[in-house]
Amino acid sequence: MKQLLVLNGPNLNRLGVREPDVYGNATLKDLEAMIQSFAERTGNKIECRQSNHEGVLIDWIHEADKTARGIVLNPGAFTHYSYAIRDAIASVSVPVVEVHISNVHTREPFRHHSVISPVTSGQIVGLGLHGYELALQALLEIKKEE
Ligand code: CA2
Repeated sequence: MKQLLVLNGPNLNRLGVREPDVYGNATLKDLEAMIQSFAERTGNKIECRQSNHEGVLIDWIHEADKTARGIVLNPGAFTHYSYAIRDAIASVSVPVVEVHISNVHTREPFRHHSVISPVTSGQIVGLGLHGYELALQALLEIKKEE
């Protein structure tokens, strides 16, 4: 069975280091441990990766088309302007669920718009780290329905 992939974009390696009022106290390591615990509970193989580089994220999305059954993607600030990541998602058939830890709609106006969401299966916003589990669960359901 193909694995699920969790991709975190720029600055998400800073989780738990700064801005705990916005993103909470948990670190990226804590998030990845939570995801591995979900993987064990549900009997799935899940790989987590993080990059601060747009091209690296694009390469991983392309690669996942062959190797993954679904992607959970938090594109970080690329959400709001990266047509290149949007085009990469549009070029693959693997389903992608977009996640944002914070409620982007209650924050600065530039965070209200996602150029990514039109090419994703869905978007989860503002539910903290729990949003990643919800997105993984959704991907498992999408596959069941197909
Ligand atoms: O809410 C989210 O998950 C975001 O995708 C996080 C991005 C932000 O640019 C998006 O608008 C919403 C930022 C990544 C995390 O940045 C941090 C900065 C300082 C400390 C911790 C994280």
